[in-house]
Amino acid sequence: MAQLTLHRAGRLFALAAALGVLGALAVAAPASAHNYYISSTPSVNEVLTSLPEQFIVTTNDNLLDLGGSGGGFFMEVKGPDGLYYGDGCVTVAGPSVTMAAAVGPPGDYSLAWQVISADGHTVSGEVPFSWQPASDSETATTGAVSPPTCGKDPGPAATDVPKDAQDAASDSTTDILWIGGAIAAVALAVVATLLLIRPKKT
Ligand SMILES: [Cu+2]
Repeated sequence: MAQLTLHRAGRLFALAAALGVLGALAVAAPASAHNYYISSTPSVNEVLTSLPEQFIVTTNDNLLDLGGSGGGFFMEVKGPDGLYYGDGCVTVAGPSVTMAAAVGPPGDYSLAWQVISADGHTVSGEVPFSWQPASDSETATTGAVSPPTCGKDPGPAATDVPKDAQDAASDSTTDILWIGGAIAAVALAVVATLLLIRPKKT
């Protein structure tokens, strides 16, 4: 009898441990699944001679557009004159972000982008490209001194804190959440296992 109890206790412990590990993995695994850049319009180092309708950045997986507001997403087109082009209004569609294409004078441009990964992390990058229109009359628009924010007032917080610092802060916050979630999952799994097994002892 004592032997049986000991045996059962051992199995219980093993089961609880296994469930705990599974729970931790289920929570922790998405944290390593950052979306990554697949392709873009323009592509890296492309020489554009005519303007596409939209600038597009496509990642490997669906993006996380919480509430459909596009919060945390941006696309910034910086021209050879140091000015920003485009209205800053991004559309999130599956794995892609798009913004209506706009440029100024011919020259070297950079398309900076930021998206929220499927796992909630911020992912960003930059696509250098060149604008060499066939005819110089068409499509040139007026640049802005700071990146347009789709009609929204950027406010002091957005401009005072360097972008890198914001990224670092949001990254560590989500990491803490994931770790907390993993610990909670282990605790829940152990408690659930013990509760489930107890009636069998009667
Ligand atoms: Cu991630």
